[in-house]
Amino acid sequence: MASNTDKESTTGTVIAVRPRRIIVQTDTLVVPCDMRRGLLQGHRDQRNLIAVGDQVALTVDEGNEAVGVLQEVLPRHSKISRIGSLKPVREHVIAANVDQLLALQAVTQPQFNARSLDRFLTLGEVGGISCAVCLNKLDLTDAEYCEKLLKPYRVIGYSVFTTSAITGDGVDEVADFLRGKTTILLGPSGAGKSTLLNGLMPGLDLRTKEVSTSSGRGVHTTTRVDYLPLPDGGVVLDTPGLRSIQPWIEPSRLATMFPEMRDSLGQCRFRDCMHITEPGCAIREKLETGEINADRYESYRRLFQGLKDDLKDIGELPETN
Ligand SMILES: Nc1nc2c(ncn2[C@@H]2O[C@H](COP(=O)(O)OP(=O)(O)OP(=O)(O)O)[C@@H](O)[C@H]2O)c(=O)[nH]1
Ligand SMILES: [Mg+2]
Ligand SMILES: [Zn+2]
Repeated sequence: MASNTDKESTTGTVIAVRPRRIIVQTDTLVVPCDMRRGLLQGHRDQRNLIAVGDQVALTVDEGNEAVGVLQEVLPRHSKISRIGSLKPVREHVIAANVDQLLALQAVTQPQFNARSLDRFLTLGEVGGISCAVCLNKLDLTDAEYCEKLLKPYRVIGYSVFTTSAITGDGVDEVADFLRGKTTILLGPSGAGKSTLLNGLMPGLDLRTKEVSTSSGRGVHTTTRVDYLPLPDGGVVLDTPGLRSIQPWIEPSRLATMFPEMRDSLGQCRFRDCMHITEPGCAIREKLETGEINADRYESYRRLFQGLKDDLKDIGELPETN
């Protein structure tokens, strides 16, 4: 029998975050939810307390149309965060409870950008999840050129995929990678994230749009994180091509997010070496010998400087959960 309030307590997964409502999938229902009063208190350092992928406790009122009240956000096993693009510096959790990250770049249209790829990879590294690289639009170039772009990533242990979302080349390998896991798909606007997912899921029909011919850039077709269950098990989160990608991490810890630098950490002359100008730096020695790729190091240097600039007024990142 229904309780005197006719409200059921249950748990579910956040599948969409709308301006006024959080959409939660329970075992049996998709429920638009309001937040319990006071839920957001004490979380001013976060731009958003709740992200797609969060597990939540809720109460559901099953009237004609079910509506819910979100009571609690359950502990996360992972999160993908960046520094929000607006001041003051606040954490923007892009997604929660993801198992792996696939960083997609087009080989051209828009032009492959190693800086951008490395930024996306650091988001996954900071989140403590495994990362892989996908180079798309293979049909617009030759395989040799793709391999040249991907080699530095292969060498440091990332899984790499090459695809054409248009011809379907390489898409089966990506499907194998995604099966049974929750994966966040990240990459610049126009790289082909939504097109690739449409190819993987017949009938999905995500909106996609041509890259602007004047700027050579994507036009920001996907505008929020889409939670997409895969036909053979697993979930993919399609994301908008984010412009500002600063990982939520102290600059002093950034080098630990570059797999090829980890072995050298602790071997520099100065214990607090940031690997920028210090003498006796083990990482810059490896850069000299070519053991560390110069392009990847350049990404490190720019990310480091960007984080320093972001934190110059506040010293360090506020603590979040
Ligand atoms: N030639 C070619 N074009 C592709 C390929 N994949 C995607 N495109 C085209 O690239 C354009 C952008 O694709 P989208 O899937 O909208 O890109 P997106 O990464 O989802 O972009 P946002 O949603 O803006 O972040 C579309 O016109 C696609 O048809 C590919 O493998 N080859
Ligand atoms: Mg898209
Ligand atoms: Zn150093």
